[in-house]
Formats: sequence, structure tokens, C-alpha cells
Amino acid sequence: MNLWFSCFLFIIVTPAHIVRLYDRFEALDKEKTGHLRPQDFGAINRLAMNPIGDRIIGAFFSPGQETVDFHSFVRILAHFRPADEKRPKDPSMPEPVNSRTSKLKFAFQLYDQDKDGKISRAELLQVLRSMLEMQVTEEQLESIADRTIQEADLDKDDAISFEEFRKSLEKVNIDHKMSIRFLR
Ligand SMILES: [Ca+2]
Ligand SMILES: [Ca+2]
Repeated sequence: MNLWFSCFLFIIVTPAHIVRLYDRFEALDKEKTGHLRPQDFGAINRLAMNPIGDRIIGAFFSPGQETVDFHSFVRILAHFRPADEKRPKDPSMPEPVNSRTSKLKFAFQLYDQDKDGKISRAELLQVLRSMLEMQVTEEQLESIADRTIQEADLDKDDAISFEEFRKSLEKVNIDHKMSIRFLR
């Protein structure tokens, strides 16, 4: 299993637990305003304990936005719905939010914090550091980051574009990894 994949796996498996948020939106919304603030998400143990929980929570909020309403909340959760393979593809329709591409984009933006469309070595290091803290030395972290980038970086600009990210995960069954039993 390549390193990139193991990093990725960690990230995409964890948000599956977000399903619990769905049922708990109202419970979380203690002041009954119809909106959640980032700190409301902290009541979810699984997220609070997740080393990159803050990033996952951050994905619920558009830039500059401090609250999330139920509609946006559900839209983010929809990324984790299994793709419906049997439904015929209609090229005139926008890509569904639970398609493989949308799922990969969601995972990609958890790394790409400055939103320049590339995962830099520093951004990858930040994620690795949060995930592996205490278990490895800084030197080991850096060598993991270097190898991960080397493996995926096809145009050799020392950063991972979305296309490179997608390519490096071509053989991975994202749907299986990043799906939840949703809305049942
Ligand atoms: Ca970036
Ligand atoms: Ca590159």
C-alpha cells in the first residue's frame, strides 16, 4: 500500500462517522437558531478526538462563513453517500455530489488548506504531523512526506495537483472507503 494511500485512507474513513451529526443536528443546535457554529461540532467525540477533526469541521464552512445551516450541512454529508452505479449517466446534468470525483475533491481540499489547487509539501507535512504525532520523529515525517510526493508528483513541481491526486488513487475503491449508510 503506498504512503499516499494510507494518508488518504485515514482521512476518508474518519468522516464516515459524521453520519452521527446528521441525526444530531438539532441536538447540537443547542440555542435552536437553525445554525451550527464550529464549536458546536466539538460536541462530537469522534471529531474532537480526530487529529484532523478541525479540518473536517472546517469543510462544512464556506470561506468567511461562521455558521452552517441545515441545508449546507446536508449538502456536505451527501459527499459520503454511496454513488448510484445503476443510474444512467446524463452528460447534461452536473456531476452528483457523491460521484467519485466529488469525493476525491472533498478529500483533496482537506489537504489543500490555502486553496491554491495544489497540495504542497508543507501542507502534506501538516496533515502527517497531526496524524502521526508522538509516533514518529520529525525526520521520519519529512521522509514520509517526500516519498509520498515523489510517488504522486508527475510533473515534478514538488506539489500535488488534483489530477495527480486522482491518478495516484486510481485503483482505490473510494466509494467503498468513503460511504456511509445515510438518510436511513
Ligand atoms: Ca495548497
Ligand atoms: Ca505536481
